[in-house]
Amino acid sequence: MNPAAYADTILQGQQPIKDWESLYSANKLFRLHFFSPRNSNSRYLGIFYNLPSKSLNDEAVWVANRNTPIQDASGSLMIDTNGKLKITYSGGTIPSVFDSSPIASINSSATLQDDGNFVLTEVNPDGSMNRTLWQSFDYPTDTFLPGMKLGVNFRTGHRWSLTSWISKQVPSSGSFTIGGDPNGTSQLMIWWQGNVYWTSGIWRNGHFDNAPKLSNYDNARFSYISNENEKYLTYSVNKSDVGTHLKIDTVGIITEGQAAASFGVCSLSGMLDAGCLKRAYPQCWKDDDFWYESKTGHIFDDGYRFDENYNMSLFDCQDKCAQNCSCFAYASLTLNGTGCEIWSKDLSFYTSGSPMNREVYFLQTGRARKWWIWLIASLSGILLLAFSILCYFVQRKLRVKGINEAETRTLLNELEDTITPQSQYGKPRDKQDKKLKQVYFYSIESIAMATNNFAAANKLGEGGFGPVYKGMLPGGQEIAIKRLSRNSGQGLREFKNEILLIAKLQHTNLVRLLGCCIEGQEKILVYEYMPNKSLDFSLFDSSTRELLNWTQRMNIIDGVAQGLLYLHKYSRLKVVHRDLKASNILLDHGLNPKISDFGMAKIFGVHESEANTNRIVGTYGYMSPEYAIKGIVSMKTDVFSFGVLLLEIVSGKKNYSSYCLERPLNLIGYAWELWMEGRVLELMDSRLDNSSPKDEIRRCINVGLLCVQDHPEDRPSMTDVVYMLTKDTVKLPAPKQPAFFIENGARAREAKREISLEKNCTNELSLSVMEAR
Ligand code: ACK
Repeated sequence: MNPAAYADTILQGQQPIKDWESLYSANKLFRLHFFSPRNSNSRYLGIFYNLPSKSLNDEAVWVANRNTPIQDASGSLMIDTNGKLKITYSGGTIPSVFDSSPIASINSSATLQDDGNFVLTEVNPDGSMNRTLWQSFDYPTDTFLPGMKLGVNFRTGHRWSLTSWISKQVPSSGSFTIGGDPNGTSQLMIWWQGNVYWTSGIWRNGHFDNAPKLSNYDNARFSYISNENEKYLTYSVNKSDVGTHLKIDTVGIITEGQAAASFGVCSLSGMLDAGCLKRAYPQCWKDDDFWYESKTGHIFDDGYRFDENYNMSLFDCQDKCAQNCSCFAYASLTLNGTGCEIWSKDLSFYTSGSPMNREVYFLQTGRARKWWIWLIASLSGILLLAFSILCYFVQRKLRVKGINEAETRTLLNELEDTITPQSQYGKPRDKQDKKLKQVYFYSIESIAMATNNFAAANKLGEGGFGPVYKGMLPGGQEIAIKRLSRNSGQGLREFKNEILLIAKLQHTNLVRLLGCCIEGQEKILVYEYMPNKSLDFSLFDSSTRELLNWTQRMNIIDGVAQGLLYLHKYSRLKVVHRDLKASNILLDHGLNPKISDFGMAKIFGVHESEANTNRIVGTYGYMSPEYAIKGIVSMKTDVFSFGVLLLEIVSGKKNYSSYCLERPLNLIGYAWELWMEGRVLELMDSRLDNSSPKDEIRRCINVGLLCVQDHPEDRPSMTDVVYMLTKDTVKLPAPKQPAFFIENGARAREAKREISLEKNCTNELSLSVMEAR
């Protein structure tokens, strides 16, 4: 065994005490040695009890380098040539409390005494002891041993105080300190993060006002020394009571050895112990009693982690949680109890055994005590949920059978504010109604009469969600009637959308909805009749195509642009049509365009410019890539469709008619190729008169290509489009490569896969509805 193993003194010039060596007090009541707390490799120099009672021996009663641990076993304790105590290690000298020791004028030695005090003394040349240079009792850590002082030395300004460990396993200075009142009154104070947290009250008749019984040990004699030089509390015990000590723990409570706390117990809220200062908490707690209960388990969800993690104790963490009205749980970030993580949302907490287990503290409030209220609320919730699920399934069942009476009633209620009852002769009941409401309610009899009982001869065609008939009201007004297919569960949403939306919109380039009919299983929309059918018909049907000359086409382009501009900007609502295409542009007597079919339209909030939808509806070939692939809808979705329409109007070709998906180019790609080769006018419809204004046509193609740019931000707004189309003096920006240029590229494959297209090259895919994602 090393000769230093049983020494109590270290001499100047003697071999240092190494990491694995110890100093023992004369009667071996205390031991000084390097140690590592549990779960840590850091090395500290500490003083421990060395008693038969093992449990007492485990905790350091004093630490020399609490804030500057050594990370390996190279540390040693020595007295240097100046007679100063020093901790050295492989990298140099560790800063510690010893730094405060003065230089010895002669020689010095340090002794660990049987009271646990480590004392550095001057040694005379004859070996006798001179004055005390430094002692650990003047620099306590968190433990108050008999003979130590707590208070102030007015002469030197030195304060004797205890500061808690940051956690049970980390000796660094924590957030609680206990010491004498610096203002000189005869009382002790506990500070938390520098703020007064508890006061002992004045010392009177052998005890403090707020701590009437200072000690659990009858033979601990406390005395409060007060004179002009110093004021301090100290105590002594009988020799047989060795092991008695007071300590400030990591949550600011004063404990006596292993015994229960005697003072400084300040709860979060509710009744406070004498001397506790009420802490300020946010208004949300009002007068509620609240506390935290710990549970052991592990959590998968990440909470909010504080930056100052390293220096935060669990108590500091609790405070962070209590200061945050939405925090309902907190925990230390590390296994050694430092750092802070708080949670404000429900977390997945598992109590099963796991190496990741830790203590999590959950908020409990006085409100929670009223368990029966919670029970009733929970039961009601469960019943409501069960009822809703039942309703959902019943509704689904009914929907499968077709649109039913209940649905009709609900729909009528929903539309009550929008539609006005109509008399049998198609006139509004009174003038007031007409002013207020634009959409009228027709009886099924009047509709049947108008369409000759839905005669096949009156059928105009098949729309997205049912047949369209021509009809005539008794007054002679021509109407178009859209009849929702009976077994179309799909169309109901669009039906409702169209009524609610179009009732609020009015523009010369939007088709006018005159009214509707909702009776039994019938859901019908009534529009003004457009004698020149859809643009699709005029533009692509070979027998009628020549009808549209360039002036008419330009008029259509302008009209559609104006209609869209109104939807995007000037209407009371901000609307994205989402299904703009040639078959949804109807032409009136004068071949003026009217945008129709608002079933898929989406209303945007005033400050909303983009939305994400999982219901991708529209027509492939007109859909912008970000919408088709990611479901991102914005005004630019319509701009893209407008661009396609523009190129179709100029060329008289469908985007996907002659350029099928299996071939490398569609109309956009073809236009781009011509643009790149400087042959853009070759895109012009060959049926058009050769005298058509080339500049205007070139300008339209340019705008069209700008509208079909891959990235929405590269596309112009409808305001820009209208400006570019009407101001022929404005120099237009050159387009970049547009979207869907190379149809067999990865992008196209992605779109094709997502939209699951039918591989029909000649027929337009009219309506693709995706509920997925
Ligand atoms: O090209 P079209 O004749 O014009 O064929 C379609 C068909 O119904 C299915 O949508 C026609 N259509 C729709 N609404 C009207 C309307 N308000 N006036 C005239 N025809 C219409 C459309």
